Amino acid sequence: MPITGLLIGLLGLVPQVGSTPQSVPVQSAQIVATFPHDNRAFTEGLFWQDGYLYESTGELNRSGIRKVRLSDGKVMARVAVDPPLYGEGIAPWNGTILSLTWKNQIGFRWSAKDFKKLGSFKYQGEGWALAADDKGGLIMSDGSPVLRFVDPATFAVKRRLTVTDGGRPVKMLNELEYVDGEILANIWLTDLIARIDPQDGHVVGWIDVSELHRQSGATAENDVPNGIAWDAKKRRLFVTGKDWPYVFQIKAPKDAGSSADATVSTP
Ligand SMILES: [Ca+2]
Repeated sequence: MPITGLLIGLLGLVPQVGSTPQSVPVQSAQIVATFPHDNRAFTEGLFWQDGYLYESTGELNRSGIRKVRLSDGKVMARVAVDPPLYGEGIAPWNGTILSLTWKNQIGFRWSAKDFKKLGSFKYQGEGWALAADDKGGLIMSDGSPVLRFVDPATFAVKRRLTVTDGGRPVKMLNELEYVDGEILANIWLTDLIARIDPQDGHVVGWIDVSELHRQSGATAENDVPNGIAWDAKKRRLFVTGKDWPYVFQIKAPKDAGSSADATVSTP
């Protein structure tokens, strides 16, 4: 069930018409293609590398990392993240995959080639999502409005960025992807993806993926959008959700710019 409108109102995620001094475009996601996805994959992280999707899944006893063939959803390789650990975000770095856990405050390094565990690291607070930026660093979310920029080698926090829309902090930042100089972030429990300026943290626009949610047929409260991956070479943006049967390819925001179908602005 599309919940965007309800949640926009309840959470105040998007400024009401007339309440913001700036125009914030809201684009409806434009579907380019649809691919199969394991509807028992409770997606917590997603990225694209060298012709494959890499996906992290959550839930106790269902947590793990997998390499997935896009065309048919076939799992080419996988590794479990066993209880009491709860798998969360993943990101690629230097031939490895770094992965977070939700409340366990421990992350892991895996060989991207064979999923062998290479090591672990600690961090403060919760771990939600992880993404690589364009400067060799990683960006981490924890459900708060604050993103942490971390050094992939040490996992030391280099910078913190508060995400705001119309001057107000945006809560529940979840799955991340760095696309065309912007940070994209799913807002947990909504059908919205924020487009975030990585310098000052303000939201430059929103992508409404409620049509994807509808087509997924997902009706459970937690089966929300939560996977964003970017194939930079072919400019393919992939979006899926927790236990959704599909991965959708949608137009990148800057490729769909002229077709923004709504604008939240002052009259
Ligand atoms: Ca991602």
